[in-house]
Amino acid sequence: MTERTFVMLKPSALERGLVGEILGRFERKGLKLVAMKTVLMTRDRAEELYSVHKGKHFFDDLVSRMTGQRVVVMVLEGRSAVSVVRRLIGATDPVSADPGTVRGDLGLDLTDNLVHASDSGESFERESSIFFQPSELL
Ligand code: FUP
Repeated sequence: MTERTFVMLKPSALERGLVGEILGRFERKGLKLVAMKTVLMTRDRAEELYSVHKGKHFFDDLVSRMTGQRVVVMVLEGRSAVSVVRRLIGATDPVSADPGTVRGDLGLDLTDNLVHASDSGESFERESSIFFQPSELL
């Protein structure tokens, strides 16, 4: 089923010049870019994006690491886009992420693990609305 997913390239992806490399993997897989922009992450947006983790031991560090940093946010579309992108990016911890995945090939840091991607259609709706107006996603 054709669906959409939300992806954020985290600060280290921009700092290390890996935006093209990561975006290229999504495009070569066949996913279509619906919208994309660079934004300065505010604390409010970071807290909202990671609200499901509020109260966990890593929440404050995670939010602080993203706040005030430039990130790339995008919406991708394609067949089973949510699960396809999750498989392309790999396991949360780059130490155990499989080779061939974004996190497995390109990173080591757990908190700034290069990329965030929605884990469900509901997450896509909530997360994309933090960064995009409905008119940007027509
Ligand atoms: P993922 O969906 O793969 O991005 O992973 P999670 O939703 O489980 O984690 C959200 C973010 O918290 C990830 F960016 C990594 C970070 N995190 C930590 O910093 N420490 C932890 O122990 C677990 C997750």
